[in-house]
Order: sequence, then structure tokens, then C-alpha cells
Amino acid sequence: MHEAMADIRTYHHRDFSLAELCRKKHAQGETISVVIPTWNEEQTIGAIVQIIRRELMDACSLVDELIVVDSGSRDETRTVAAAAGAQVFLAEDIRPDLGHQRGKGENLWKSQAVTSGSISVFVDGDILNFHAGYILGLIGPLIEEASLQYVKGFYQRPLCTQFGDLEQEGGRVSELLMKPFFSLFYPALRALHQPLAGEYAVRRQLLEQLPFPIGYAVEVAHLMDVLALHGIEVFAQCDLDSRRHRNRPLHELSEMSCSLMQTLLLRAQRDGKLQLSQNALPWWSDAFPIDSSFAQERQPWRELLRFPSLAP
Ligand SMILES: Nc1nc2c(ncn2[C@@H]2O[C@H](COP(=O)(O)OP(=O)(O)O)[C@@H](O)[C@H]2O)c(=O)[nH]1
Ligand SMILES: [Mg+2]
Repeated sequence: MHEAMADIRTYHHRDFSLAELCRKKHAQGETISVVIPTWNEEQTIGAIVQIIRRELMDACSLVDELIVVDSGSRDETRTVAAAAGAQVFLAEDIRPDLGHQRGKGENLWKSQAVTSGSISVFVDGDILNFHAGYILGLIGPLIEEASLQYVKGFYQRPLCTQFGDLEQEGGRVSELLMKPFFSLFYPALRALHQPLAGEYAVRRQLLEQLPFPIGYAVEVAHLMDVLALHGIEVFAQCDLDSRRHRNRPLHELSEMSCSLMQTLLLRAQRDGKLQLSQNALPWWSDAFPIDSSFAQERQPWRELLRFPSLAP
């Protein structure tokens, strides 16, 4: 039987007040780690770290740890982040015994070795209009509702072009790949407004059960894996107003979609939703031989990093 599109509990960041969340968080004994994966984000990382530090750590102790995990930026990202008050790690320096497979997925995965919070909040490092409501809105539902385990952000996504901002035209890969794919294969997840959002909060216990693909597919793989493990009821989403970030040219989005699609198809096969013929998916680098700035992003798609090997 085809699963129907489900309702996912939906909040707005203004549903939560800082004072109330602080009080409840301490009463419940929760601890919060914020993790920001970066690669060449010197333009934006300073302001994001400062807002979290000043408004959520120094003014009150809502956030307990603020970590930047960097992929080897060639700009001043690590210096700027440290000066603004984050603890900064190079992904390859965390548990070097586990090897190094560069990409956002590695940073998120290894962040678990340097954080201890009972709730992890992930935030991309290229947000141009970050505000403290991002963090309140993502952890609020987990503090208010014990049955929830995973809270995804959503927002208006303008497309910023040299001709001005197109207010509704951002999030192209979500609209053209993720939403059609979820509609056809995982309709329960179709209710998520921004399935690729890099802003979400997860209970650590759940995170420890999830494999982490290395590249861009890490977040959507988690959505499918959490659905398989616990059902749609553990998800919530929160309106964070609007997000501006570095919009990518179309050809880079095309490569990103190719990498996403490999993970999506393999998960769909795993979940018994389709059957791929043997060797149907070539390695990404063979499938997408265009030479671009993304070349260094390419990873063998088969590699999955699993948390349990992080345990000391
Ligand atoms: N592209 C890329 N981003 C990385 C890497 N490691 C960490 N990041 C960070 O992951 C976040 C999301 O990446 P971004 O390029 O903005 O993805 P997009 O928003 O989907 O276009 C940003 O904060 C990046 O700096 C990496 O190896 N490659
Ligand atoms: Mg971005």
C-alpha cells in the first residue's frame, strides 16, 4: 500500500522564548551542542558564531558547546571562527585513526567525537542573515515534546542574482529533485518544506544510530533512515523565517543532484521501493566527468561512515 503524505508537527521559532527554554532545558538536564561545518566561509562564519556566543551562551547558558568543524579552508575561516568564540577543529585531526574522507558528511560525523550534548544542532556556515531564532526554533520542539527526535528547519529561500533577489526561487534542488522523489517514493517525507536544509536538531542517541554518507546526501539519507527506524512521528519542522546563503550556479547544482540521486536510489532499493540492475550506478566521477570547482568534492559514493566506530 502506498503511504500517504503525513502531517509533520510544525512550529515557528517565535513559539519559543529564550528564558523559558533555558529554564526547561536545565530542569530536564539536557545539554546542547551547536556544530557548524565549514569550508572557506570567512565571510559569514564570524557573525554566526558571535550571535550564538553572545545571545545564547554569554547572556544565558542555553547552548553549552559551540563547535566549528572545518574541511581545510584555504581562507581565514578557522581564525575568524576561533576569534569569535567557537572551538575550532580540522575534520582530519579528529580521530585520525579513522582516516579522512573530505566532505560535509565527515565533519558532521566526526563532530560527535568532540561534543557531548544530549542534543546536537547543526547549522551551515554560509548563512548571510542568521539570527538566534534559528537555534531556539530547532531545539524548542525537542525541549517541549519528549516524543520528538529530529527537528528540521524551513524558511523562505530567495535566489540572489546579479539582477536582484527572486524571492521564491531559491532551493532549486529541493524543488526539482527532493520533493518529486519523496512524493513518489517516501510520501511521508514530502511534508518537509526544506528537506535539504542544513539547519536541524537531533537527539544524540538517535544520531549515534545513523550512518553518515560523506557528501551532500548526508541530510536526506538521515531523513530516510530516521523514518525507517522510528516513523514520521518523531519529526517536527520549524519556520526560521528566511535564509540567504551562497547560491550556486546551475552546473554545480546538477553535480550535487547527481550525488544525491545515487544515495536516494540506493536507499529506495534498500527499503524495497525499487530494484536496480547490477552496476546500474557508476561511480560519481564516471557519471559526471565535467571539470569544475566541484572536482575535489567527488567521493566514492559507496563509502558510508558509521558512528559506532567512533566510540572510544
Ligand atoms: N561543499 C562543501 N561544503 C562543506 C565541506 N565541508 C564543510 N562544508 C560546509 O557545509 C555547509 C553546506 O555547504 P554549501 O556548499 O553551503 O551547500 P549548499 O547550501 O547545499 O549549496 C557550508 O557551511 C560549507 O562550508 C566540503 O567539503 N564541501
Ligand atoms: Mg549553502
